[in-house]
Formats: sequence, structure tokens, C-alpha cells
Amino acid sequence: MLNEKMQQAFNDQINKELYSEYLYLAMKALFEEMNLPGFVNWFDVQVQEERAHGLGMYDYVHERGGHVELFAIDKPEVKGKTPVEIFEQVLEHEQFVTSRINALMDVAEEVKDRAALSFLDWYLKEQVEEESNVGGVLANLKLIGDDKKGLFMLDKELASRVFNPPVIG
Ligand code: OFO
Repeated sequence: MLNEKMQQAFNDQINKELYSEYLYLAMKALFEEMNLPGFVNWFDVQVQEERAHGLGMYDYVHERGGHVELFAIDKPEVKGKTPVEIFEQVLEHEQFVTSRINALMDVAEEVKDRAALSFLDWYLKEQVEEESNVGGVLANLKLIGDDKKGLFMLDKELASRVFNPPVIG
């Protein structure tokens, strides 16, 4: 059985993961408008990953005999317009999510829920990967600057990203 505080923390994080899905869907739309299909594909994979992250926790709460409560998802605010600005926000957002996973682990430690800690370990590793992946694209974009050919090449590269349904936990 899940501790009440732990359950609340999971339900809050399910909302954050679904918000991430929504935010990346909004960003994907902007890249559609920029006619950059490789970036569109990159965000499409990101959208699917965030949904999987949210559903992973949704399933886990049930597995532990808890209660899932879904909250309203905020309107996504994409702050920038250029690929660099958008990826700066993605990195900022992933760093925020990492801090939330850490906070979730703090709760698990506080209520001595070692099973939840071990489950959350997967999410922590995933965040390291996400930050590194996003940071890599951002570094490339900064290197490219205003070079349209460079952007075209990067777009081709991002077209090859595929969604592999994660095995969570
Ligand atoms: Fe769910 O990892 Fe990104 O936000």
C-alpha cells in the first residue's frame, strides 16, 4: 500500500509528465510551421516518451494498490520562436523535471519507501539521458548559428530518431 504523501507526489508527477507531453506537442507544431520534418520527428518521439513516463507512474500507483488522481493540464507556453530558443526551453524544462524526480525520491526516503526509490531510479537515469540528448542538439544548433545548410543537415539527422517503448522500473 502506498503512503498518502507518496501517492500525492506520484499523482503530481503524472501531471508533470503529461504536461511535458503537451509542451512538446506545442513545440512540435512550431517546427511543422518551420518546415523542419526532422525536428518534428524528434518532438514526436519526445511526446511519446513523456506519455510513457506518465503512464509508467500511473501503472505503478495501481500496482501498489494506490489511487490515481488526474489534475488539469496547464496550457503549454512556448517562450521562444527560433530552434535555439525552443531548445533552450526544452533543456530548462528537463532540468526542472530532474529536480521534480529528485523531490519525489526525497519523499520516498522520508516515508522509507524503498520500493518506490528503486522504481524511481529508472526515471533518474532517464533524466540524465534526456538532458544529455537535448544538450547535444542545443550545442549543435548554437554551432550552426545562421547557417541554413547546417540546419538542413541537422534536420536530416533528427529524422532518424525512433521511439522505443521504454521498459520502466
Ligand atoms: Fe519525462 O522526461 Fe522529459 O520531461
